[in-house]
Amino acid sequence: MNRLNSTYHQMIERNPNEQEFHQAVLEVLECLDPVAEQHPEWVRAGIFDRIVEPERQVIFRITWIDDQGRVQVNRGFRVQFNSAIGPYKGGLRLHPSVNLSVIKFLGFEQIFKNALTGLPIGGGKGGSDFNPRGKSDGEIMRFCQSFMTELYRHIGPDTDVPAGDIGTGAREIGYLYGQYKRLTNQHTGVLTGKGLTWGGSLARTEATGYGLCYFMEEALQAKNRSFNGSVVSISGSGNVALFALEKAAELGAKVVTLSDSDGYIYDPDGIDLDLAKQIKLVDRGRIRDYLEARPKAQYSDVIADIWTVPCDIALPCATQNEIDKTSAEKLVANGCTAIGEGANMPSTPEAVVVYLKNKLIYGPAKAANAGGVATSALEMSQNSMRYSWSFDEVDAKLKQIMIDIYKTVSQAAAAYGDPDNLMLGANIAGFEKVATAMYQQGVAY
Ligand code: NDP
Ligand code: 2IT
Repeated sequence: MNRLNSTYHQMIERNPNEQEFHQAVLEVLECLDPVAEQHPEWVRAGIFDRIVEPERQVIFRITWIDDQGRVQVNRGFRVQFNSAIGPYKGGLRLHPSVNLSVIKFLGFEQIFKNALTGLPIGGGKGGSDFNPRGKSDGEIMRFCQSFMTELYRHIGPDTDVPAGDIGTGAREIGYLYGQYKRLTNQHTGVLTGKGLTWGGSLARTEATGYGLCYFMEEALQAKNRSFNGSVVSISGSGNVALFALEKAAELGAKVVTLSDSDGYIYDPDGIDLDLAKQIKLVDRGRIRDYLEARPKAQYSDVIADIWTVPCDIALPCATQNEIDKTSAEKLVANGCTAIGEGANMPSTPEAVVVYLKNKLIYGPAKAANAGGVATSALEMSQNSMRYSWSFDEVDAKLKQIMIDIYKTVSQAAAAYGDPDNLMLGANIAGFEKVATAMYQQGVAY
C-alpha cells in the first residue's frame, strides 16, 4: 500500500476508534496500490483521500414512547458517502450494535458494491441503535415514525433512497414510508423494499439471497463446479439467509445450517425451508424453535461452532466479522472450498488470508451480495416509469446483473495479475468506476 499510506493514516487520525470503518478502508486501499500507480492523475486530484471521507453525515436524536408510556431515546444516523455516479443508496440498520463506525463501514462498502451493479446509484447507509427485538408492532411503528420525522429532510427520490438492512424489513419500510408521505404529501420512490401494492418491486425480497447464489454459481462453474450436489452451510435466518437457502436448494444443494444471535441449528437431512420461514418470517420466533417440529436436528448456542459443520460451500448471511481466522481454518479443515458473503464484511481480514492461501473460491460481499441493492435500483426504475415488471422479468435482470458482476470482477482481477482473487477484482473495478466519475466532475473549491 506504499502509495496510499498517507491516505490511510490520515483517515485513521481523522476517525479514531472506528475499527469497523478502518477495516473496510484498509481492505480496499490494500488492493488499490497498482491502480494509484497506473493513474497518477487520480492521486493528484486527491481521489483516494476524498473517497474515504463521507460527503455528508447526519446524526440525530430519535425520541419515541414505549407501550408503558415511557419516553425512549435512540440515536439515528445517515451517512451520505458518495454521490459521484447517482443518488446515495443503501439500507437502514436497526440493531443495538449500530454506531458511527458501523454505519461508515457499511456506507463505504456500498459505494463500490453499487458501482459494480452497473446501475446509477451512489453509496450511503443509515440506521439506529434501536433494538427491535421484543418490541410490539406499535412500538416499532412509533419508532419508525420518529426516525422518519428527522430523516425525511435529508432524503428524496433523486437525492438519497434508503432501504432495508438488519432489523429493517417490509414492516419497517411500510411505517417509514407512511410517515414520509404524511410529512411531504408526496407518493414517490424515496425508499425501496416497499409493499407490492404501493410501488415495491417483485423479487426485491428474494433478491439478495438469490443474487448471492447466482453469483456463486457463476464462480463455481468457472471451476467446473456447481451448487448441484453440494452441502451448504448458511448463517443467519433473516431476509438474506432464507432466500439464499431457497435458491441454493433450487440449484440442487443441501443446506444444513441456519442461525440467529442466540445459536445455530444443524439438520443433516437438509433444512426444511417452509418451517424456517414460518418460524422467522411469520411467527418472528427464534431459530431454536425449529427443533420442536424437527427433534432430530441439533441446536447449539455456541454460535461460532456453526463453522465447524462440514460443508462444501459456506454462505455467511448474518453480520460483520462472524468468521475469524480460527473459524476459517476449521471450515477449510472440514472440506469447505467456497465462500460466498451474503452479509457485509462477515470475514475478518485474517479469515480472508486463510481463504486466499487455501485457494477457496471466494465471493466477497461487495460483489456477491449486490443483488439486493441492484434490485432496489430496478425498483427505482419501475417507480420512475410508473410501471411494474413481472417477477420473472425482474429475476432475469437480477441474474444477468450478477453474471455481469462476476465477469467484471474476474476480468479486473486478471488484468491486475491475480485472476482468482475476486476481492482484488471487486475493489479495483468498483473503485475505477467511481474514481472516473469523481475525476470528470472536478474538485470543488
Ligand atoms: P435480517 O434482520 O433479516 O436478519 C439478520 C440475521 O442475522 C438474523 O438471523 C439475526 O439474528 C442475525 N444477526 C444479526 N446480528 C447478529 C449478530 N450480531 N450476531 C449473530 N447474528 C446476528 O437482516 P438481513 O438478512 O437483511 O441482513 C443480513 C446481512 O446481510 C447483513 O450483514 C446485511 O448488511 C447484509 N445485506 C442485506 C441486504 C438486504 O437486502 N437485506 C443486502 C446486502 C447485504 P437475530 O434475529 O437473533 O438478531
Ligand atoms: O447492504 C445492502 O446492500 C443493503 N442492505 C441493501 C441496500 C438497498 O438499498 O437495497
